[in-house]
Amino acid sequence: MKIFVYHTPAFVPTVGTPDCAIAIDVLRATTSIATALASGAEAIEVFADLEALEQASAHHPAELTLKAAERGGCKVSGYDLGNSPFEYSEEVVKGKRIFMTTTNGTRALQRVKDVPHVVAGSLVNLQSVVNFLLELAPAVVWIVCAGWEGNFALEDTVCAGAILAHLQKQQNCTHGNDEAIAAVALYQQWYNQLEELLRHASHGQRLAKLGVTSDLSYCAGLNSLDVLPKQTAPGVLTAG
Ligand code: 3SL
Repeated sequence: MKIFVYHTPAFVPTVGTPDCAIAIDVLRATTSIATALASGAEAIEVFADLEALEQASAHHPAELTLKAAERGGCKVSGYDLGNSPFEYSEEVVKGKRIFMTTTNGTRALQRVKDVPHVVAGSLVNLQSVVNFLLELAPAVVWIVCAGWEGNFALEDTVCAGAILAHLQKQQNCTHGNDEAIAAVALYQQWYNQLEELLRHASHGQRLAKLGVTSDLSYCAGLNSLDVLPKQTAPGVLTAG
């Protein structure tokens, strides 16, 4: 298994396709997606923009639909949900299809939607992602970090490093690029202080200013969920 890490969707190659892609947005889109599916949501359908979300959701039965939109860390006015994992409780999401757009995370998922196998990774479901890769044993994997508005994000890269470090313990896997080596080094430096790392990260500080510090603790909770958000149609994720 050869693993490439990309710090933002903009670094993803425009030619060639891997066998599998892992999209990561620890703060907070892929954490919220994992939470929603663990809480019994029927599916999450991801969109890069509000217009596409509105068009697609209009064709789904209203009683089974929730619309989630976040920009700049805040819920977009008029939408059912924002992007805090605490909003995605069983009482709210069970049986519902969630049409979701976020600043960076859903764009990362959109970027890889044509890859044969796509899953959403985060710290909360790390082991599920590792188990999936061990079972599938794809030859080439792209780990696509969401970053923040085109920039590197510590929390996404540490999660990429955690996936690689856990795989290396159990399977012969190789680094596809220097970013993969750096991601493992970052994880090795911080593996027992993940919440602290999230608090250091620029997006962690942005969220703290918005008063959602409990989200940081939740998003740092390694393996708190046993769920694998897996793409079953382009842009549609269900619990695997
Ligand atoms: O960038 C994103 O997709 C979001 O996860 C950002 S936030 O954590 O909701 O602010």
